Amino acid sequence: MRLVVSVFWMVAGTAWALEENSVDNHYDEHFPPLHPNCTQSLTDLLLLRQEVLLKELKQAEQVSAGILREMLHILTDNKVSFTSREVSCPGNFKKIGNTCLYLAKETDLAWEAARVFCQDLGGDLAVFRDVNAFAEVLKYVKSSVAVKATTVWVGGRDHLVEGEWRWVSGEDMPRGTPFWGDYNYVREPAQGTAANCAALYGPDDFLIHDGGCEAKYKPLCQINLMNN
Ligand SMILES: [Ca+2]
Repeated sequence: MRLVVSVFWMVAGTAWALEENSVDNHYDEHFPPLHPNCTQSLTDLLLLRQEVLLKELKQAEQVSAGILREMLHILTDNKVSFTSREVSCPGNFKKIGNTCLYLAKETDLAWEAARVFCQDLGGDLAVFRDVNAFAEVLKYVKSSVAVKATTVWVGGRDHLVEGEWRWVSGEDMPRGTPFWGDYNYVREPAQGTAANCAALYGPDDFLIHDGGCEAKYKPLCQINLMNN
């Protein structure tokens, strides 16, 4: 009996050894050991991938830079065309500073009618917010009319609250020198509720005087180029 058991174990051991040897052979066949050059190949692959990514990134940057250049050209071209655009005033209006002015020398109207007259031409009665603009207006008016007796309506009045003079644009009118003149040695405006409309008074070298709004004077119309 012992002999039979020993023989059995010998046969089983031999069979197991043969089987183990067979498994090792299959493993080596399907999973050969890494070649020494494999590590180098993997490094080369990673470097190649990095190189490709960098190349793609560089191409993307070049595209972005190209787009920015195009945008810059467009903006520059628009700026040039805008600044070089010829600004002209319509009809009888003359370009004075940043505005177009037109003194209707042949027309005498009450203040409200004079304002409508200017609005029908696409503008309004003239306003001037500072000394330089006032000087330009005076220069234009004096060059347009030879008669010192001429009086000209501009776009200011104090019809809502006596003494609170406002432009038709809603802003406060300037007061005092050099804008307002004198009448009988009294500084304008001085006529109270009887005079609620502003005029350039010819006999006082076209400085501003308050006048009765129903008086008929010549409209000084204005189109503001900054709003057009
Ligand atoms: Ca008044």
